[in-house]
Amino acid sequence: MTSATPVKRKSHDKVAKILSTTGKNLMNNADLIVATLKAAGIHRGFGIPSGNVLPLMEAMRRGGVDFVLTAHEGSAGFAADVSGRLTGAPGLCIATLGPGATNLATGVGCAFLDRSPMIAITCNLNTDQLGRRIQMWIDHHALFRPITKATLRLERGRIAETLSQAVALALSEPMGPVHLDLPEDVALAPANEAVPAPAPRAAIAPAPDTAIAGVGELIAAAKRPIAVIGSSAMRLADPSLLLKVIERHSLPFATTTMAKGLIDEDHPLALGAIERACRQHQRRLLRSADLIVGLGYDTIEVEYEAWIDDVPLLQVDIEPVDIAPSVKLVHQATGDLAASLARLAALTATRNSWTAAALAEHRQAFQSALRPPSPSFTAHAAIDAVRRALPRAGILSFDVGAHTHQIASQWSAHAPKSFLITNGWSSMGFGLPGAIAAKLARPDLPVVCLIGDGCFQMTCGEVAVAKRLGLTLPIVVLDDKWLALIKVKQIRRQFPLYGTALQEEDYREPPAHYFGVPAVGVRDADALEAAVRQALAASGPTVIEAVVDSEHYVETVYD
Ligand SMILES: Cc1ncc(C[n+]2csc(CCOP(=O)(O)OP(=O)(O)O)c2C)c(N)n1
Ligand SMILES: [Mg+2]
Repeated sequence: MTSATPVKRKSHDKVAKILSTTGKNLMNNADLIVATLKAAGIHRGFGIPSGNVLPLMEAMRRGGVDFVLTAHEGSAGFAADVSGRLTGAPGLCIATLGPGATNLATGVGCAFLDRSPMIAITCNLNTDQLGRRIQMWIDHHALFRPITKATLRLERGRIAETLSQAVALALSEPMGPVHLDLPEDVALAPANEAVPAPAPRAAIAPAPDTAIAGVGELIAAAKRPIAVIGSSAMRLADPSLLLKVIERHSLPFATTTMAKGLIDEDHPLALGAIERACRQHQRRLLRSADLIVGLGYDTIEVEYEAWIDDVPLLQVDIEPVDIAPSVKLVHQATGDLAASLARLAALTATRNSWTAAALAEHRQAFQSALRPPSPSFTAHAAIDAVRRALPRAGILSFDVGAHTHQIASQWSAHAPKSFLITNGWSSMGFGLPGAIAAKLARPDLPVVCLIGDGCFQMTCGEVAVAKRLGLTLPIVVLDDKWLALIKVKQIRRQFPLYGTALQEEDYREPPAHYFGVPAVGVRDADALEAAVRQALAASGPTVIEAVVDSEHYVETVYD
C-alpha cells in the first residue's frame, strides 16, 4: 500500500493498555516501538524498505504511523529533519542496512548540524548475523556515531527504555538525531514490556542572574548595538520573546539564513540576513556597530570571525561560543535561551543612537544592490515573483546553491518556521523533500519549493512522491544551466569553467510531465508569478521551470 492510502488505524492504544494491564504478549517489539513513537507525537516516518524493514512497516500500518515511501533515503532524512522542525516531535526516518543506511546518513547529518530532533532507524539482519561477512552488512554504529547524538542498539527486554531515552535525547537542547539499530529477530520477538511513559528531556539551566545583568549593562552602554539572531532561536517555543527583547532595547537586528522570519522582516528594526548575497553591504553596517549582540547565534551557520572584525561581541546562547582568538568577546550569558530572553525583555528599556531613517536607508540600499538591472529574466526577478505569489504566512523550502545566497538576502520572511533551508549541513537535496514534509506537517498552509537545476537533478525522483501523496506543491526550478555557485567560485578564483555546466544545449520547453506531474516552462516574471498562483490552486504538484539568466550572481553572490 502507498502512504497516500489511508492507514487503517486499529486501536493500538487499546492493545497497549491490555498488555500493560494483563501482561499478555499481544504485541511484538516492532509494535512496541511504533506505539512508543506515536505516544511521543510521531505520526509519520519517511524511508525505503527492504525485507528486514517489513516488520516495522507492518507495525506502522497497524499502529497508525504512516510510512511515506521516498525516492531516496537521503530525502527521507531531510523530510524527517523538517518534520522535526515543524511538529515539535522528532522526525522519523527509516532505512535498510548498508547502502540504505549510508544513503540515509546524508539526511541524518543534516539534523545533526542543523540541530533538528530526529529518530533514525536502520533495520538490520538477525542478531546472530551481525558482524559477519554477509550481503549489505556494515557497522551502523561506526557510520552514525559522528553524525548523531547517540547510536543505540535495540535489544530484547530493553526496547522501552532505549526508545524513551532516544526520544528524550533527541528533544534535549541542542536537539538532534538519535540512531537506533533494529535487528529483524528483535523486531519480530513478542514484546514483554509496556509502552513507556515519555522520559523527561534534559533541561538547560538558566544563565546566572549576574550574567544577564552584565548583558543588560553592555546593551545600555552601547551607542550603536546590533543584534544578530541565529539558529538556536529557531527552537524557542515562543519566538515572540525575541521581538520583546528587540523592541525593549530598540535593537536593530540582522539574522543568519536559518533564523529569518523569527521576527517579521517588515519590522522597522529589521536589517535582513548576513553573510549571503551582497554581504559586503551587511558587513559594512555590522562593522560600524560598537556592540554585536548574538541572540541564539550558533556558529555552525557562519563563524563570527568571518564578518565581525574588531567589533566587541556579546553572546547570549545555550552553549559557550566557539570563536577564533581574533574575536573580541566581551561577555557571554550561557543558559536556557527562553529564560535569558525573558529576563532581558524585563530589564529597564534602553535607547541608542540609531535612527529609523538610517536603518531604512541601509535596507533600501542593500535590497537594490541585490537586484542589478538587466534586460533578461534574472534569478532575482524570479525569486521576487515567487515571493509575490506566495501568501505571507506561506512556507518556502529551498535548496543549496547560488540561489540560496540570493534568496536569503532578498526574500522577506514574515513568520517563524516559514523559511526552510539547511545552512549548518548545507547539503544539496534538501529543498524538495523539505517541501514535501512541510506540506504534510502543515496542510493548512501554502508551501512552495524553489530550487536550482542542479538540486532538481539530484532529487527529481521525489516529484513522484509529491504526486503519490496528492500534495499541492509548486516546484519552481531555477533553470540557469549551471551549478552556478561553483561556477562563480571558479570565476572568482580564476579557474577555467570546467565540470560545472549542467546543460550545453539551448533550452527546450520541458516535457509535458515528470512522472505524471505537469511541467511548465516560464520565461518572464509575470508568467512565473501566474504559474505559481495557479499551482497553489491545483490539487497536486506542478513543476515550473523558470529559464533564468543568473549572470548577476558574479556581482551579487560573493561580492
Ligand atoms: C551534497 C552536496 N554536494 C555538493 C555540494 C556543493 N555545492 C554547493 S551549491 C552547488 C551547486 C548547486 O547547483 P544548482 O542547484 O543548480 O544551484 P545554483 O548554484 O545554480 O543556484 C554545489 C555543487 C553541496 N553543498 N552538497
Ligand atoms: Mg543552477
